[in-house]
Amino acid sequence: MSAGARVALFAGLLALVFAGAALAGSALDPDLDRETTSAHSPAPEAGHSTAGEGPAKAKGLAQADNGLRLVVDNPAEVAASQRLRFRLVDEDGATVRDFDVEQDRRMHLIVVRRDLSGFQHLHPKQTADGGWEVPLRLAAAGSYRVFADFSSAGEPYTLGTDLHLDGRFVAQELPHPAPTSTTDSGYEVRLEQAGDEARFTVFKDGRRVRDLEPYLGARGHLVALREGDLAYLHVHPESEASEGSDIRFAVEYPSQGRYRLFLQFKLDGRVHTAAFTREVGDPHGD
Ligand SMILES: [Cu+2]
Repeated sequence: MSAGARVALFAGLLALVFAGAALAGSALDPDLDRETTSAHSPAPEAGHSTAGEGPAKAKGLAQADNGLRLVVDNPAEVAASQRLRFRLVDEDGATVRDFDVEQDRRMHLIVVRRDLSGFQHLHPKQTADGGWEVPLRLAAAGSYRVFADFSSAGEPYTLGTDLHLDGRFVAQELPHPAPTSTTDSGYEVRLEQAGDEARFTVFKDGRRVRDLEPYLGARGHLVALREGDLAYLHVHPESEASEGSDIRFAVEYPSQGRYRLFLQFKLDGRVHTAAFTREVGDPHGD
């Protein structure tokens, strides 16, 4: 007997065994099939109703979620300087056109290299076909994570995808945790932390700066990312102190590990970024 014939015979025997099992199953329990079906049918509905319940531990790890998918239109054109074009598509592949205004904008785009250097926060413009476009400069070669942060039909989304810029890649080490950070423009920012609360105070030439300008409808904007997988954390601005001189957020750290916090605030008509490393230790340890 040839090998092919042996496989065919074996497949035939298997089919008989399964057919026998199916007959035996239906003979023993005629309702088995129906029960199986009814047990499964509520699942999609349950999945939908729980989608908005309870905060997810981390966002931005997936390119598609809750029916929408992030698509970069020109990934092959990634260069040091380009116009990045992307869109959000639904399960039928149709471009989503309607977005809600969140923090003053319909689309927030965060770009950061995988080693957590080169952070950018951009506001793309919507094109006539519903897609989005933004000038993007990448300072050095490497893999970059792109997060589209938006809300559509009342549902918040943070979807992520990678862009690759060819060239010699030199990874930057994550800076050690420090209580202060200086922006490119010379502002010194102090970070105080108590549990999940992060409180930032801005200084210029040793003096506390109190007259922060509104940025995206608030006193500041915070993005927190986990080292390793670049999970995008849930961050909530907290009501300001009566003196109104610091910027407070509640940050939900989903696990132990190291995180990079990017605080942005506006002064002199410009947006300034201060970055901090936060180390979250074992809650049962030291
Ligand atoms: Cu934004």
